[in-house]
Amino acid sequence: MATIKAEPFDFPVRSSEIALIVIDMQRDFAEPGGFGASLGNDVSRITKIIPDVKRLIEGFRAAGRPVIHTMECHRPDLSDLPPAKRDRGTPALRIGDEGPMGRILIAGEAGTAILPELAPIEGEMVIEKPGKGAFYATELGAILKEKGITQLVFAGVTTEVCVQTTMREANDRGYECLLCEEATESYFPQFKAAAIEMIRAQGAIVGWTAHINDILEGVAHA
Ligand code: TIU
Repeated sequence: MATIKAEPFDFPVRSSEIALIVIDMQRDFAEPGGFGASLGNDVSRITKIIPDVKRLIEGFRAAGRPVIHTMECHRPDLSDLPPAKRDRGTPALRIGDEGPMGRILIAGEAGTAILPELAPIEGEMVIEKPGKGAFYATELGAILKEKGITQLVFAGVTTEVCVQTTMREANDRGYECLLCEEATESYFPQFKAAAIEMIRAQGAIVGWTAHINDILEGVAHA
């Protein structure tokens, strides 16, 4: 069986059961005027990982393995937005408010779209999710089951919020999860580092972590 060099130990690849899931690489988290910026964050950290996320996506496409994209977003009528989420804190703009790229985190708005460099291609799944985790209130679990996917490689943002939440959801559902260190980012470098450490601690309690070149090599040769 092929393996990917990973921490805390090598990740065993089942070549017909592995997929890439790219979490929330949306303009709203990466560009000024979006949701991430409205929360007071420096969004320039996010754009730096675009080339590595792109390389990872292209590696999975070349290997003929599925690429799944997620988007954190809500319906225009806000019916899937709990008041507890909308009303939290004192952001410059709340979810649903009109911003420079359209309504913040609303499906179909320009700012909610996936970054153009990382846009899904024909046939790739896009999961619109109202929560931080991609399994909550979505078809993701059913789609993965139908496709026979049991192993998920994770990329995207932010490491300790939507990526980690989705990894934990997946881990509890029996998926083997591997996080690509170069293809994920946080607004807080210390949170990214801590999330990576806690995911792989205790014998991969949540999952594995690995470097991009090792993942690409493992997937290409699986
Ligand atoms: N704020 C923050 O770090 N993240 C989010 O709100 N959503 C995602 O991580 N996608």
